[in-house]
Amino acid sequence: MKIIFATSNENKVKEVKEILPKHIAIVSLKEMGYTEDIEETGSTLEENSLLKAQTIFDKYKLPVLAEDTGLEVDALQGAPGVYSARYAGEHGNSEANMQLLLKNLEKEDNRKAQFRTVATFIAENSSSIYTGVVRGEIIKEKTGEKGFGYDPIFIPAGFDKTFAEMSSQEKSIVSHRAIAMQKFAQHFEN
Ligand code: ITT
Repeated sequence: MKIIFATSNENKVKEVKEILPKHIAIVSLKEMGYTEDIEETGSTLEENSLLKAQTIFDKYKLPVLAEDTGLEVDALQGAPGVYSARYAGEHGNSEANMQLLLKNLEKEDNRKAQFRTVATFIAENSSSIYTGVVRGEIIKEKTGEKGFGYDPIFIPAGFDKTFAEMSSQEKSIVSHRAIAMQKFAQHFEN
């Protein structure tokens, strides 16, 4: 069975293809030839995740998986959260987003934070939602070259390296995205 993964972020596509078992065939929006931007007008990760999945389901009437992810910092009352992609203004400018976050935490001792992924699956007769959370901390300087987004400044709890220092296989075992997608896969197999 073919499932469309409703994201325009190719890093997410790569990770999800690595996380899900091979027999769950994921097709990206790019592979579907879909190039429009889906405006994220929701005020929560749940709303945006549903919005992306519903938009693509309405268009293709095929099973769709979508996800919205946010970095939630304790000392900033959960910010940047749902605004993670455009924290510094321009959507998807990871460098500017990280610099602003580091600046806002400059004098902060409490560096605790979490990544949260909310995934939505919609098929003809069903709709379901899966959440994955990874706690950790924001370090003071970018470290590591791998991954994407805020990966160079986030160390997951129980590790001594950032997501950007992990191989894609390592990140795909412990990440927020992996937790949400494994829950989805389990539900899907049943
Ligand atoms: P889609 O909406 O098309 O799926 P997006 O990149 O806009 O792609 P989000 O709305 O979920 O994705 O935005 C979340 C932002 O948080 C994203 O721009 C990344 O910079 C960051 N992010 C998401 N997942 C991440 C991860 O695993 N590691 C580090 N940063 C991540």
